[in-house]
Amino acid sequence: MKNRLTDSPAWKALYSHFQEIKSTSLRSLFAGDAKRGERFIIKDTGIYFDYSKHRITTETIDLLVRLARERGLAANIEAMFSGEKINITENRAVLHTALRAPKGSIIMVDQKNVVTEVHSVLEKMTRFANSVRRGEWKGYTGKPIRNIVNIGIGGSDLGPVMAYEALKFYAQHNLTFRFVSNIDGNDLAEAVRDLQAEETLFIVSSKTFTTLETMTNARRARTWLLERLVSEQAIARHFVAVSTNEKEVSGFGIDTLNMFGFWDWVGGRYSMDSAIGLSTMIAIGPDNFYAMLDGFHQMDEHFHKTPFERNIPVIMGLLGIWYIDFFNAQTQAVLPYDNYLKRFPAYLQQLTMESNGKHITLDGTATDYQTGAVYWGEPGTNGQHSFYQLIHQGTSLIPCDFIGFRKSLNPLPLHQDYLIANMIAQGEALAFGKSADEVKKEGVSDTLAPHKVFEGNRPSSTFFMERLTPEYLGKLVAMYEHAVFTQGVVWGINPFDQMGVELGKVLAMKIIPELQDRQKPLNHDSSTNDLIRYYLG
Ligand code: G6Q
Repeated sequence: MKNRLTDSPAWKALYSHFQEIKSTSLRSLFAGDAKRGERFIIKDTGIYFDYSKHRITTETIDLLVRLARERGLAANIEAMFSGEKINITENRAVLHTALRAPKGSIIMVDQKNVVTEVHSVLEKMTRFANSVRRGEWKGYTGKPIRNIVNIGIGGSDLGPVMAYEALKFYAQHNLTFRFVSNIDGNDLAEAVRDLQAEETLFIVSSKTFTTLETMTNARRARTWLLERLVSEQAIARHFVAVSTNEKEVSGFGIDTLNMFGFWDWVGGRYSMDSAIGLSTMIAIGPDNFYAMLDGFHQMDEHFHKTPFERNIPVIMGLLGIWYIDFFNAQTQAVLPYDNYLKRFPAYLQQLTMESNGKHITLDGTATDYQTGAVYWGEPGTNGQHSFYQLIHQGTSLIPCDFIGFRKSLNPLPLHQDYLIANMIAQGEALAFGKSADEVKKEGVSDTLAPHKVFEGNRPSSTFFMERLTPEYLGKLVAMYEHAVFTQGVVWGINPFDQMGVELGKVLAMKIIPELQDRQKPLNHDSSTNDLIRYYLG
């Protein structure tokens, strides 16, 4: 049994250190060290990671790194990369890193080299993606496919949507992409409203191929298609599947030749670079998809091999712990200054919160410390005109991740300078604020002055890269994946299961027949019974 986190020497040392520095301001930290802006920077894999605007000293980092060592992070990283079954509650290996391992690498799971299988699926995806992109994959009536509709939810949706939006610049523009996830019929209805069935391909993406939402949407999509193309034979030309469940796929009527597989060692929220990324590959093309995988892999190598003090995901993960467990921060804002990354915060919500939103440790006991933060965010500068007020002057401490690129993919005159000036200014304003004296010097009245003061001392990281490419998207995603893992290891929880999503699903399955047959006796609590009665009308 692992020692309790809060009993570990590094934790106790961090606690005393926190008492010493909790009131120290970023103004004084910067004033006392002219080179602070250079000292707390990591440049690796093409990412410029500035973490100098955090409420830390070199001692903080030393202690956090010591904590990671005491908690066995190095051994855990080895265990993950080598395919040990570290997802102990589900007895599975956790090998999303194998999805981007270069051809020829060897990673053995149950006596099989999984990298060989990964590349054979990638090759099958490549052939298929090329045939759709070139117009060679014909629909049932002989017309080429123009519309691709991915049907999936959670991990089988958020990655594909985010990647499509993030890499839209690279997409083949004569193809239309839609993503249907919600069981709410409005989602599917709107997605297909203006599409011609003859030119539409549905990708049913579901690891299990039993998920209520996805299977309900897929069956409805099949009905929609059959109402228009009539023949059952059309299904094979208009439906393909991404799944681990061959039996269910063929039961649905999809030819398993048109099924793209993956494996139980790929968690849903870690699967956008598996066959779940088929829509991404069709959109951006195989070369760009491989470039994205290479970006993932570069970050894997960085995480695997770099000493913790210079390791971007390790430092990110540890800084998160510093704020959540010591400063009592509850949330983390992710603020991309690139509009293409508009779905990135939503994607990260699943990655981070489904992974580390847990209070039971690997040995089955409850934590006596906080774990996963609430992740949220919107692209800049939009967020500045909305919720940044609370980050600057509200009562909660909200660490921010600013993400920006030196070059725009659409370099309109002025826009990029204005965008990036704003990103840099936000980090500066949050850190250093504006004192009462400064406000008064501007001639502001005593009555108004308190409202115009920015206390500052609000922490942020800045991630700067050259340009939003498929490769950088891969690096960014892998960076957060590994930061999440770092935190999970320190907290002693399993970031790879999601048992907290089960109960609601089970209860819904009991309520469904009650909504369909009003004679059924209701034996829930009085609130639930009345909600059902209200719905039944
Ligand atoms: C992610 C979760 C979850 C899953 C969906 C879809 O880590 O496991 O979000 O991806 O429930 O599951 P299927 O792919 O099996 O339909």
